[in-house]
Amino acid sequence: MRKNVIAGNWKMNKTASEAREFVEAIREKIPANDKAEAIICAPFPYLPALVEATEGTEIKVSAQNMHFEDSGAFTGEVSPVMLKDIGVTHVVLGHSERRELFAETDETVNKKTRAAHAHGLTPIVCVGESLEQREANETVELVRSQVTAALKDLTAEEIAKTIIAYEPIWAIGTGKTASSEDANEVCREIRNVIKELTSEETADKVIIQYGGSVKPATIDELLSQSDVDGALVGGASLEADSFLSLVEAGI
Ligand code: G2H
Repeated sequence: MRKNVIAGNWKMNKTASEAREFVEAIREKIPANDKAEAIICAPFPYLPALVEATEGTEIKVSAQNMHFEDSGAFTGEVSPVMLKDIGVTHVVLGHSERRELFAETDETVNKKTRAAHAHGLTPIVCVGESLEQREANETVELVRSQVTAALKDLTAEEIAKTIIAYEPIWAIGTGKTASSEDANEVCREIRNVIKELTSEETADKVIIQYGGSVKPATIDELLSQSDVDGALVGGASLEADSFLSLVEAGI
């Protein structure tokens, strides 16, 4: 049985004290359980404090990006070695905002995904189509190619440990959500690609999240879908109560 993985992607939001208050508000409220996992994807400056504040809790801490090299002359970049060193467990890779605004490509997403596994970090790899691509009926083809590119040269074991987040770009921060059935159809297609790349056994292990304007009001229906194993949530993860209710929905 796959877990429901609920990841709150804060994006470029919150001050250090707001980040601390958020963790204070939720840290005792997520019980140990084998159904859901809670992850906070925070800006780099807050990661060490969040790792410390969540120690001994059920909450994991994720970065929102990283470089693929271990170290060197890459001014302004953060490496997988550094993330691992401070106790971060996950890293979001290839979010559409990074693909659109920071020239992230399928190739860099693949290099970062491989680097994450090489350092024992769990990558949350984002894929998804634009509105134009959806209207041109290119969703399945695009998502299949993004997944295939991201997982290139990974072992089946690494693929099994990779989280894929399906985030249709037109649904991000817009209040528009894909219907649960539409989300499930694309998530199922992602599982099919993984099966073709590896095996049914491996594909059955992969956590596939949906992302794009997920809210407490829409999470139950999403999680009831056969191939949706959680959510990557932006706006609705910024308030502690809202994030908690999303996690509780997964338990
Ligand atoms: C999609 C999502 C989080 P939001 O980017 O990754 O954001 O829930 O605000 O649409």
